[in-house]
Amino acid sequence: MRSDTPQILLVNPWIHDFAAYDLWAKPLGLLTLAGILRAHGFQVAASDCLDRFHPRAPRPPRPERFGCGPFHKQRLPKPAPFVDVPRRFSRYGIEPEWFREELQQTPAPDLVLVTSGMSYWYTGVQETIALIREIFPGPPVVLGGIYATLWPEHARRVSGADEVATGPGEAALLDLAARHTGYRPAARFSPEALDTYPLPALDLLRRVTCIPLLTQRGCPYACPYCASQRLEPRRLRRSPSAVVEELAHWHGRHGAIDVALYDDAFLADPEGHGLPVLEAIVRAGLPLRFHTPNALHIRGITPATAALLFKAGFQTLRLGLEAVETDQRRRIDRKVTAAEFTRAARILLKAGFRPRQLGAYLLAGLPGQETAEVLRSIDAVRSAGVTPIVATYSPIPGTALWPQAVAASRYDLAAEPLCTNNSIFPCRREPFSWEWTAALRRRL
Ligand code: B12
Repeated sequence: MRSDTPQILLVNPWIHDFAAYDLWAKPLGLLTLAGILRAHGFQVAASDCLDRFHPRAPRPPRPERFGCGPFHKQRLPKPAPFVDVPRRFSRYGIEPEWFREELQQTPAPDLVLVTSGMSYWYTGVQETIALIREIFPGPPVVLGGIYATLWPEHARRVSGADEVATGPGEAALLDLAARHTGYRPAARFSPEALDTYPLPALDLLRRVTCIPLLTQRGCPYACPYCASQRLEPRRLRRSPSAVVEELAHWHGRHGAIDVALYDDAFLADPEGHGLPVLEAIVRAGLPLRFHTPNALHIRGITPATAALLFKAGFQTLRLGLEAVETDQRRRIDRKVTAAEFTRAARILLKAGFRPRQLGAYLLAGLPGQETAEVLRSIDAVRSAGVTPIVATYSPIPGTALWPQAVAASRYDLAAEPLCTNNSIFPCRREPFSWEWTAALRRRL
C-alpha cells in the first residue's frame, strides 16, 4: 500500500443513555466503509468509543457470554427533558481522557468519518465530535449513520460536523473522500453488488469478539414502527459462498466463534435466500455459534428452516412477534398471526432448540396501548414455551406510526430526538407513572 495516500480516521461515538449493553453491537456500517477505503489505498485508523477492551477499562465482573458484555460507564447529568426520570443517565464506553490519549497517538487524519446509532444518542455524537475537534482542529468531520439519516436537519444544526451524509454510504464514499482529500482511486467495487465489497474492517477493533453479519440489505416489509425502508430502500443479497468466505476469514484469522446476524428479514424468502445460505453454512462445518438479536421472521420458520438453523449452530433465536392480540397486531404488524407464532415455536422446539434459547420480542409503549395488553402477550408467549422479551417503542420520524406517536406523547417529539428514547416510554401520556414499568418488570 502507498504510504503517501490520505489518512482517514473513522470514529464510533459514545452512547448517552439510561441503559446500554453490548449485545453484539458493533459499528458494522462504519467498518464496511473502512474496508472499502482501505481496499482503495487510503490509510485508515479507527477509534471506538464503545471499546470494552480498552487497557484501562475495568475487567467485567462476569465472564463474557457469547461475545456480549457490559460497557464501562460514567454518570452524566441528565439532559433537560429527563430531569423527572428516576433513573441514572450515563456515558457508555471509554472515558474521555482515554479517547483523548488515543487520538493523540493516532496519525493526523486528512478526513474524519463519524457514524451514529440511535437518534436519541445524539448528545454522545456531539461530545465525540467536540473532542475530535479539540485534538484535530483541521480536518473536516463528516457524520453519517442512523441518527444522521433519520434526523438530517437536526444533525446539521447540532452535531458539530462539517457535513452530514444520509443513507447507505458506499455509493458516495469515494467521491466524498476525493472531495476532501484530493485522492481519487478508480472504484474496484460496485455499490449495488454486495459480493464485490471488500470485507468490513472488523480487524480495526481491538478484539473481534463476534462477527456482525449481514447476508442481505433491506427489508420487504413496511412495519409501521420501523425505519428499515427509510434507512435502506434497496433489496440486495450476498451469495451463500461470499457469506461463508467471510465467516471462514474471521474465524480462521481471529478465532471468532460468535456470529450476530444483523439482517432485517433473513427468512423473508427462505427458498430464494435463507435456506441456501444456511445450507452453505452447514456444508462449511465451521464451529460457529449464531445469534439473531434482530429477530427472525416467524412465517419463515418451517420444519426445513428450523432443522437447518439447528444444524448450523444457532444458539440464540429471537422471533419478531411484537404483540399477540389481534387488534394491536393489525395496527402494528402485518407480518404474522398469533397462531403462526405458536406453530413456529412448536417447530423450533421439535427441531431441538431448548426453550431458553428462544425469545419473542414484544413491543410495549405503543401509542394508545394498554398495560394489560402487554401483560397478556407476555403470558401467551410463555405458554408457547418461549421467553418474552419486551422492547419498548422508540418512535421514528418518517414511519407510519410517527403522527400517532407525536399526538400521543407528553413530549414535543418532533423538536427533540432525545424524547424518542424508549426508556422514557415517549408515547405514554401524563399523568405518567413509573409504576407502569415496574408492573412490567415484575411480570417478566
Ligand atoms: C442490527 C441492529 C441492531 C443490533 C445492534 C446494532 C448496533 N450496531 O449497535 C441490535 C439487535 C442489538 C439492536 C438493538 C436495538 N435496536 Co437496532 N437495529 C439494527 C438494524 C437492523 C441494523 C443496523 C446496522 O448495523 N445496519 C447495517 C449497517 C451496514 O448499516 P448502518 O450502520 O446504517 O451504516 C450504513 C449507513 O448508515 C451509512 N453510514 C454509517 N455510518 C456512516 C458514517 C459516514 C461518515 C457516512 C458517510 C455514512 C455512514 O453507511 C453505512 C453502510 O451503508 C437497524 C435497522 C436498519 N435496517 O438499519 C435497527 C435500528 C438501528 N435499531 C433500532 C432500535 C430502536 C433498537 C433498540 C432500541 C430496540 C429496542 N427497543 O430494544 C435496541 C437497542 C440497542 C442498544 N444497544 O441499546 C432502531 C433505531 C431507531 C432510532 N430511533 O434511532 C432501528 C433503526 C430499527 C427500527 N426500529 O427502525 N439493533
